[in-house]
Amino acid sequence: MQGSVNPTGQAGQTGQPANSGMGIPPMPQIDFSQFGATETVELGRIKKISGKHLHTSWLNVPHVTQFDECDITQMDQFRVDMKATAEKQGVKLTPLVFVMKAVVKALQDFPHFNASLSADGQALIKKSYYNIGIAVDTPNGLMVPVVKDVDKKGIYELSRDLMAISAKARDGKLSPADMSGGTFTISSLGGIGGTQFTPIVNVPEVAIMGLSKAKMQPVWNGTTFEPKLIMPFSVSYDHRVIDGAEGVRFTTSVGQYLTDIRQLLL
Ligand code: CAO
Repeated sequence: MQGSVNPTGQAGQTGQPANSGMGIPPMPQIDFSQFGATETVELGRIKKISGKHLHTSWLNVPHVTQFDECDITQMDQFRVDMKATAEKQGVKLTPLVFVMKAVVKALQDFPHFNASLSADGQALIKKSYYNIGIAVDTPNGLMVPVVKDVDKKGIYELSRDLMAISAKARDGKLSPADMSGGTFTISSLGGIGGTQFTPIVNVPEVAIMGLSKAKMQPVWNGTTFEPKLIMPFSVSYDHRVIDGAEGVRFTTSVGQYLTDIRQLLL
């Protein structure tokens, strides 16, 4: 951010001019009870903490959200084929673990997405480890535990990790270590519904993926329509670090890996 403009938009003591004189206008204080009965409920601890974090990101990061979709017909058939075997090992296979692997492969192709800006915003700190934060919906609010070293783990191990951390999150038993060291976050609403959404970057990371619900759709193959399982997804990113062309190259790459998961072996 240039200059030393304070939140009221006035010049700081450096004598530099105010940007636009706008700043952040305060929220109006309204007595809603004048319109009908109300109840005031204190926000929970987690909501207060995550709210502050989200607000920090919203105010500091110039967000762009790239929408995309991919054909996961073959991937999902493989998942269904492996489901019974996985269950025997105590693992529930969902699309999310395959997405985690595809994302890590794309992060290796596009290292700027697996980075953080230095505190002064002048340098990019690229990371050679791949720790994926997973947004988990808990009774107390949103929590983001981190699955470590996703590049080094197989699908079953990732499923086990995912089940363990989401259970820990829902039981309110996550430690600070469980929630730190993430390099990229995935927020999956695919088990619930929706077509697309714009996730907020989990700072100090520079990009986040939002997964929506896959649906069977007719896709034209040049001769006829074929039924394909199409999954919509989005990636929000920090535009100071990532350009639009790179943004769509990244989502295209994730989509290609998910459409043909054999490429994840290469
Ligand atoms: N498309 C279609 N179906 C999907 C899907 C997708 N993209 N993703 C998951 N599903 C299916 C799963 O296969 C599963 O189906 P079955 O029970 O028939 O096998 C079902 O949806 C439920 O999946 P799940 O939600 O239990 O498991 P998951 O691995 O997909 O997700 C977790 C785990 C922890 C991410 C999830 O439970 C959760 O908390 N999601 C909400 C995250 C959230 O709140 N994000 C918003 C943050 S911003 O406020």
